[in-house]
Amino acid sequence: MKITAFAGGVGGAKLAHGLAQHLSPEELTIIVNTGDDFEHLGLTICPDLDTVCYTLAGLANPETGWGRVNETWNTISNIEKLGGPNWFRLGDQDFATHLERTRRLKEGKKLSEITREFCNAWGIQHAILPMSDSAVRTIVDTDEGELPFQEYFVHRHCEPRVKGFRFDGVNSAEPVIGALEAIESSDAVIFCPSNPWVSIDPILSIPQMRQVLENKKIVAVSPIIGGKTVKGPAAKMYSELGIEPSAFAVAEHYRNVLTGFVLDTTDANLEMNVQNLTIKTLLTDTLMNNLTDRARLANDVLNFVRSN
Ligand code: FO1
Repeated sequence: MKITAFAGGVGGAKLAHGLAQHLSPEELTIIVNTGDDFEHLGLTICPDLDTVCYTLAGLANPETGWGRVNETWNTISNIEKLGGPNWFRLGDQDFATHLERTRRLKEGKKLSEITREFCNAWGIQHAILPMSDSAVRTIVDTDEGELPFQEYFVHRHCEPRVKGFRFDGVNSAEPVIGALEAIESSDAVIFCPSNPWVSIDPILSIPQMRQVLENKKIVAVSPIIGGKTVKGPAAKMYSELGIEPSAFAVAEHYRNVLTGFVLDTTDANLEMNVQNLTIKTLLTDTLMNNLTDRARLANDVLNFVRSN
């Protein structure tokens, strides 16, 4: 079975890792959000891309989900001592990724090409594609005005109230080479349990993406369990936008594209509401606390895809 997975941050990376335990490199393509990429300390940082790559390579920090395991912090500490910005915690090993990526970008290489080279170096066999080779930047509209995504998310700890989002550059962005082909030849597309507003929507907002998704089997896994997000601000964003945060709200968010929806057993009471949107449902344990959980959830989702 061929699958294309859309993924954003930590939750998305975990399910993508689970899927990679069941599907061969020929069967799985992972398309990753680049809306939260930014330029910082003169470097191009691609947090979601790195989170997915580090997770599949077994290099991710298990405590934070982002950054590297067994990390040291000498460079950022010394930047701090010099009075430089320290709010975005870049570890020493992680710095190497950003330095080398920035150097290759300056040489004229594409982000997708560099990502492929890094994946080879890290021993990742599955295709991990940035959603586009051109820059798309998520801008958060807040009660304090517009903020670039990482400024809102990390520097301001998601404190300003959210009013909306826009994805700068998306209208002229093209999907990366191979993305449309992967989707076309897939039996289904899986939206990993990533933030719908700022992880999956940027991918969906690329003009040619919508077209290729038409008439596809599309299954989303809810990142909201029992009205709360496992990690990250999705539930807070829903509340601030005047929507009660729930797995149902996620299904409704995607209702025009989804054929199937996976929600946690905790949310059994919402299953009928989702089915009333003419979306098929799977109720299962969606929390991923360890590697076994990732593989088990991926297996459940793949069985659901096969039988629907
Ligand atoms: N998230 C934080 O909350 N604080 C950080 O200092 C931070 C540093 C960081 C460094 C590299 C990286 O790849 C990710 C990092 N993240 C950090 C996570 C990241 O900014 C967000 O989780 C994603 O952009 C949202 O998906």
